Amino acid sequence: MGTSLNDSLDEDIRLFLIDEKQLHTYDDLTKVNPVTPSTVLTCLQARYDAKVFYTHAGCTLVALNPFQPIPYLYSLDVMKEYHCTSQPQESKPHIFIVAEEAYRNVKGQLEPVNQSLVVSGESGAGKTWTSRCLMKYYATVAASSSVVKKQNTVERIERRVLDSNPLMEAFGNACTLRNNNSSRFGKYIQLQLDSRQLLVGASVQTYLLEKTRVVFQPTGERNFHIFYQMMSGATTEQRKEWKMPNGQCFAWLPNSNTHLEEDCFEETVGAMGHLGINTERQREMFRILAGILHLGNIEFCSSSDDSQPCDLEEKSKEYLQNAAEFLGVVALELESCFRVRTLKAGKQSVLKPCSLSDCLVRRDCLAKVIYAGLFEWLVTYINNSMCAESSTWSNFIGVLDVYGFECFQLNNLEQLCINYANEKLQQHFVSHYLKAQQEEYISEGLEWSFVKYQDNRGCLDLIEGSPMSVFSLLNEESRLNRTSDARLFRVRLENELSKNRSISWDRFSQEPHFTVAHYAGKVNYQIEGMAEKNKDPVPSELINMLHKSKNSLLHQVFSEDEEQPTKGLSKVTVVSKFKNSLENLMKILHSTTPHYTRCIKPNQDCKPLTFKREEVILQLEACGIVETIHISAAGFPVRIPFESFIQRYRMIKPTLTIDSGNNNILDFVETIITDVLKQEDVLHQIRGDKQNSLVHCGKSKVFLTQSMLDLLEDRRKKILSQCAFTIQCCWLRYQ
Ligand code: AD9
Ligand code: MG
Repeated sequence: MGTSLNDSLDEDIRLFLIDEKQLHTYDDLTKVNPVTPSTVLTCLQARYDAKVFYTHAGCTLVALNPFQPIPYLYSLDVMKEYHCTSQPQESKPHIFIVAEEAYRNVKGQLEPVNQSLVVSGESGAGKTWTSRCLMKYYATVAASSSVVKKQNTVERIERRVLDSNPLMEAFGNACTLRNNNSSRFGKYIQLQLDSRQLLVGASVQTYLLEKTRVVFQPTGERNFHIFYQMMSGATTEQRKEWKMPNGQCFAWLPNSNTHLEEDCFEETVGAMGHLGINTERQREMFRILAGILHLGNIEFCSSSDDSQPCDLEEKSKEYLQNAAEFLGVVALELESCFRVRTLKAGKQSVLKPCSLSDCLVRRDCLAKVIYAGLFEWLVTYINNSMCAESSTWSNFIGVLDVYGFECFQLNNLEQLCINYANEKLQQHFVSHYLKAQQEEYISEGLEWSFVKYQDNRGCLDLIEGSPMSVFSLLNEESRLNRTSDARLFRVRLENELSKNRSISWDRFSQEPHFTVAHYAGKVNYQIEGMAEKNKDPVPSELINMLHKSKNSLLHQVFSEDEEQPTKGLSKVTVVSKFKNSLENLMKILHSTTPHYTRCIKPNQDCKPLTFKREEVILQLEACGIVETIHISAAGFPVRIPFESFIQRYRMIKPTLTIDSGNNNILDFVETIITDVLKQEDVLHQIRGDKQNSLVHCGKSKVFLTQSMLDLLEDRRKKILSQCAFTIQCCWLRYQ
């Protein structure tokens, strides 16, 4: 790909680009002429090399990840500059322009309109970083400095909103092969503004935490940051309390000798304090987390007698005691929950020993359900601590930061959900921007040759459509009262879905899998274990035990839904729940004015200031940047009523006569435009395009591109200054 790309690039530059050395000065990719993947790429590379990381692409902002702190770019002064300027769009491209635009848009022309800032890009591209920047911006420029008295503490609201970030990241982010601080959950934060447009509160909605990570970390990856923070930041007394002496190894804490910037225990504890989590609650929280780590070291061995339950490994007894102590449950009950299953037969209960693998599944299940419950509790707590009374706020700006597109060697239900979420966002972009813009032109009666774009509807139909889709088949499979057979399930998928072009199979592959052609690339999903993960069953014994926990936090976490007896045994599958929550999110997004930021990862190794063309082009192509630029560049953002057009530009051809006939007006517009283009000597630059790519006449208005308007205005200015000059000469002569 590299050679052909470079060849075509050279040709594009030779033929069309005005000055290659000036490429880094192009603030908006729509001004690159012609717009091709290679010219766009060269422009971005030139800017990246010149340490310019933001570029407009029509309605979208492209943010290149520098993989290096650039403090001067985000200082308080820079924020103020963007906030105070009267025309932020004319300043250098920056994430603060997007922030400011949304902030000003909230007021709306007729009535206030809620705004959404949608940040997308693949894993490690910079979404979370960007979301933090946006929140800092609003916490600064819209600071109400109102003091919130909630959860027994007093704190400024901005402080709380900002502190929610490190806290949620400690519990929901982890080091993966693609990003040291990878978000393992999605979040949509609504910043609540009052009628004076000041920040008075916030609420956060989270999406599907990757809870399997608690018990399974792919090679080279880590568990959630919070565990490592505890290991590296705790005091000697805390370590003693948690029974974590130095050198203690935990099975669920791989790579614990790698120290990351994210391992900042102090910051997390500080944030807990600011949000009002008192020290006793914190203590309970850490004891629960310690309990989880001890659970991970419990191992079982088969009993010599098949009719007897598996035994605990001798060295596991202590871990079991510790785990029971921290989780506030009775050790014997904990042990029996793992080793014995209770089957209900009518009114009678029958006890059945669990197999070795069942014991491990139950142990893992307990850890996952506790961690997910704790995370949920934390999010609810954060919301209670930040959310303003509904009467005090009128509008919101939402910031969306979901996990980026992922493709590993092994991909399972987690990646399917993550990539599905990214498909949904892409669809929102496609339908909101690409499709809607073009349809509007058509309805206005403009001649518009459709810009082709990649519509990912087919892929979404494959994943979530009805009646048959990967999700619907997966749900059927998960509802069966038996362990799923991966091979049979693959055949089922093939039989039912082979008509969809987004799915394919390698029939010779050893492991049953299917491949989905996502908008951002093809991903192989392994089928083994997928239906079970989707079912996500929690044995009732575990939940009953947790209900009785003496750890008051854990007790609270599991007692809140007591009215819902099905909790834990819920029949709602993972994908159904996720699909519903994303649909709700889409409804909110559709009700707001969206602003898109596309984060781009310039290299896969996260190296500072390294731009790999092959990697960037794939991301540009995947998210439809080139199509976006085409539509933006070919679109007509400027609309001038006929009369105003005539009034303003008739000086260009003063000899031209016009009557009120519509044809005559069209002739007038055409003559003016042709004249300007000829005079400005730009006709040759509009490669092969007709001049109607710059201007269109609608029913009552002239539709112009920004560049055509610039040309007209330049021409007008020239004429006016010539007139002024002539008058001055006449005046001098007269004197
Ligand atoms: V994932 O989908 O959650 O795995 P993100 O969120 O897209 O991913 P993240 O924001 O975590 O990526 O960025 C990855 C890393 O890039 C950060 O930890 C920073 O070290 C680095 N980064 C990103 N943006 C910037 C920036 N504007 N300036 C400096 C940055 N460093
Ligand atoms: Mg992230």
